[in-house]
Amino acid sequence: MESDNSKTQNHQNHELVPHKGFKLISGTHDPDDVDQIYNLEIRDSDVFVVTYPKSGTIWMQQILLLLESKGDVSAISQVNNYSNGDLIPWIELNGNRQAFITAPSPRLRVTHLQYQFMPSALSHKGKVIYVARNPKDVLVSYFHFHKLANMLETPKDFNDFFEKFLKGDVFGCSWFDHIKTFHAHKDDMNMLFITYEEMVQDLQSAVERIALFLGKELTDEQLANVVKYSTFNNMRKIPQANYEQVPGDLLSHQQGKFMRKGTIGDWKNHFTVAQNEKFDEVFNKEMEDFPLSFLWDVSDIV
Ligand code: PPS
Repeated sequence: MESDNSKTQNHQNHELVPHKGFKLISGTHDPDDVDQIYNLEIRDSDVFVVTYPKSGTIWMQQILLLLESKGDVSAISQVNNYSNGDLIPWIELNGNRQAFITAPSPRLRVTHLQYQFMPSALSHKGKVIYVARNPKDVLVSYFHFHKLANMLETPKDFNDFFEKFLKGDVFGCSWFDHIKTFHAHKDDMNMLFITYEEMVQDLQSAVERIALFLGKELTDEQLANVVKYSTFNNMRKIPQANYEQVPGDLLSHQQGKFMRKGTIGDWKNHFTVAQNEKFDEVFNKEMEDFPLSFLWDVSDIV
């Protein structure tokens, strides 16, 4: 088993670098390249999945690919043309912007970038799916991910990470700014705004909504297969979907699983009463005028 030390050594090549109000990861993102994303030409068939980290990006990747293949799960195992092991490429990763320009349609991409970096042409072409997740569970998922992701610093302890997250001192910056800005601009793009919690609550309905938004016509049987192969338990068994195949220099797999719990309310196993009160105070202030509410516990599902 590799020691924590090896993760520290791998991490030494990466650090958060401020860039135009956001933070990029050195060695992973190139600021000039990221700036050029804004000018990309967009096709009607392009789809961008936008998320704050740990909000269900990989889950949405799986659903989109299954919708493309009409529920044929063998199509997932054939996706192995990305050296970093992603099913759908991140537009902001080094080299991926250039590849996007000549890629065949449909060009499906994911991103954690803030609104100001998005291709401006998305205002009249292409589609955007924004996946939001309650930020307490995002924080917990992100804390655990920092322990296995070599491009991110291993947290000193949970409280240290808690404070960094609230300050936006992580890749993705402030969760509050990310969601508020995209939501404020949702009518400036052809955007589907969907939550992780809705997907947990009723995956079938969520998949139907996504299919309708993308104009995908599938038979009931095909749709049932999309749902079947995008459940947490089934995705966990598919090596291409569960991130097991992401190379060891990016993820220290012995430190934990990418597909960790996949539920709502795990924050209750991590937050102290004092941390919860502090979080609620910041949340209530930041989200005062936000029109949507969140599900905070799996038992809140009706
Ligand atoms: S990343 O690194 O930002 O791309 O991570 P992201 O994919 O956005 O989020 C990872 C969390 O999503 C959970 N996940 C799922 N939950 C429920 N059902 C399915 N099918 C599913 N697929 C992925 C994954 O387990 C991470 O959440 P946690 O809470 O850590 O388990």
